[in-house]
Amino acid sequence: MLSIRMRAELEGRHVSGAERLIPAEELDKAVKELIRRPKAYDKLVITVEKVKGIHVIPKALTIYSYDFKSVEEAHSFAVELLKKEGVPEELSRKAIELLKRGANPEGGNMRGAVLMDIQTGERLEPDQERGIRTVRVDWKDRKAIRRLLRERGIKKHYIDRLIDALALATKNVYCGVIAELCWSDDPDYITGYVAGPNIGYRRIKPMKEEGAPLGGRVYFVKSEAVVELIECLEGKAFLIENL
Ligand code: PML
Repeated sequence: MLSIRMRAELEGRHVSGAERLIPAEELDKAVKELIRRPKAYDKLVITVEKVKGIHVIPKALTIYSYDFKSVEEAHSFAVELLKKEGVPEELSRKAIELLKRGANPEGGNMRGAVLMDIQTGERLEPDQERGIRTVRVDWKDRKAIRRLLRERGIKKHYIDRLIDALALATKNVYCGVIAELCWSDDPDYITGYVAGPNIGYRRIKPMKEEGAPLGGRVYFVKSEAVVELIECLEGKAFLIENL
């Protein structure tokens, strides 16, 4: 199997990223598809790597979707859900504030996720500009999953992001992330989610105001398991079989 990763930049800023885990004979098709993903870029990097030892996840986290009238209501709902995974309100609020103002200490968005200690709220990622990136995860049959989501009434506009984010969130739980908070840094995409082993994948709209360019991911984690967790998130390869 091959891991194909794409990342695109515009004026030095990360604007798009995606990954596929595919058999070698599908390389051309996957590259063609990935280079069409970013709306605009001045630099695009494709990385192709051989991967061995693929783990199979039979079923993704269960999807639920909610609409709210305001970002405040949406955030309060997210905070309540995170409590079900043991995240104290104070830390959920701290994570929300972090994503709102840009979690990169140099300003703006990070490429990867923040790792937040679920006990102390301390940030545990070794490099706070880069963060931790969940990679090496894909669907066994992406086309079939896309079809199933369309049948469930998910609109075309949401499908690509939903498929990728659900795969990431599912792998995160398998690696031992206790809960996750996410919304996109794309100014036109205001749906975000919280996820965890008990709550599944809860899509929530609007997690930010229309046009806001800041977003990202916060993973709530146990500090004692952080080395193994990073190894799993960045190193182990997973294929998800079904919804
Ligand atoms: C992203 O694309 O950066 C995050 C997308 C989060 C929400 C995806 C969804 O379920 O619609």
